[in-house]
Amino acid sequence: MSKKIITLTRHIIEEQRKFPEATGKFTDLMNDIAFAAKLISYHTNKAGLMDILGETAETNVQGEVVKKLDAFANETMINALDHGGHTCVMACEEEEDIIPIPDQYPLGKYVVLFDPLDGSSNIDANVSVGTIFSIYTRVTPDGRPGTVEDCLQPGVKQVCAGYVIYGSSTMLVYTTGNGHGVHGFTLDPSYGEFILSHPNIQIPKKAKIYSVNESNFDFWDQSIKNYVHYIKQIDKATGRPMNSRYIGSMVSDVHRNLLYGGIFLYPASSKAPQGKLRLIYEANPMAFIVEAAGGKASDGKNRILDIKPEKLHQRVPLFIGSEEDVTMVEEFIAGKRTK
Ligand code: P6P
Repeated sequence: MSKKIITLTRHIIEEQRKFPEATGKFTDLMNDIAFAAKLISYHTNKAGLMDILGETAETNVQGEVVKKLDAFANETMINALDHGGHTCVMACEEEEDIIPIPDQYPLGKYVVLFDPLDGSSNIDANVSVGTIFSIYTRVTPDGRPGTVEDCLQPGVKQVCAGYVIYGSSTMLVYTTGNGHGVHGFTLDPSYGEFILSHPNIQIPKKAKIYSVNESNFDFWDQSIKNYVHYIKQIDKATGRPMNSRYIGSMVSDVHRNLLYGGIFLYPASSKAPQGKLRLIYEANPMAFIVEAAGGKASDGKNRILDIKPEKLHQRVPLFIGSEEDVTMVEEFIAGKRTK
């Protein structure tokens, strides 16, 4: 008998049945995100053939040169999410301020934060990149446009988080938390559907891989130097040191570590006192996913999801992945161990 095909839409509808009060608006929202992902996937896969490689003349709020493909991804996400009547406000890496819903469209209760194309500096080298999204329900009164307050909620309040990775295949991974698991869907381009391919992803408790940009070594705090030096020693249990894998595209690095077991580190340094990764549309959604898969995410001292954001684009040191390894790096940072 052929294997039952579970599409993303069917999975979300079946999930929605667990919430009697659900109105179907979340399903609509997720379908709009999936549509945006299909468009971005198509253009990412064609990037080498179309005039969307290379750079625009613009720089974004981060001061980074905007690549044509991430400008396209940004517009695609905004255009997909601004008219469905499920969202009251958005914010993203590419826009300095919040993104209001145009007056001609109805408002909904959801808040969507996103990084349209994480890792975009790798695009021209054909390295996997990803879209990251984080969904909340609004905290300001209904009936009026959402505000920055709706976008600055602690990550623990997320109702959904996910990412799309545009790699050897296009995969959408999402969770609604609350013990409902983390699920991966692979895009079948022959009929344009995301098909359940990785149900109930669980990250191994012990990492086999560490992912960090070691060129920052001299700029790290001594505790981080001690930790990285320690994990490069031969592990008596395995007879070898941990494997080093670093793509420079966080979605790709965290996705691989989620499946195989690993820890991704982007510590603070004298070059980047708050680290590099942004809290509300990179660290929080990835932390929500990794925790739902049995892992851990910390800024070195605090649970990422407990941090109250103060600014849209604030950065945070990030240690995320297998639980035992994130706990160990916290012990090094607390000075409880030096080797
Ligand atoms: P570095 C991509 O620009 C990004 O935001 C993450 O996807 C990635 O993990 C990190 O920056 C890479 O930064 O300093 O190691 O090149």
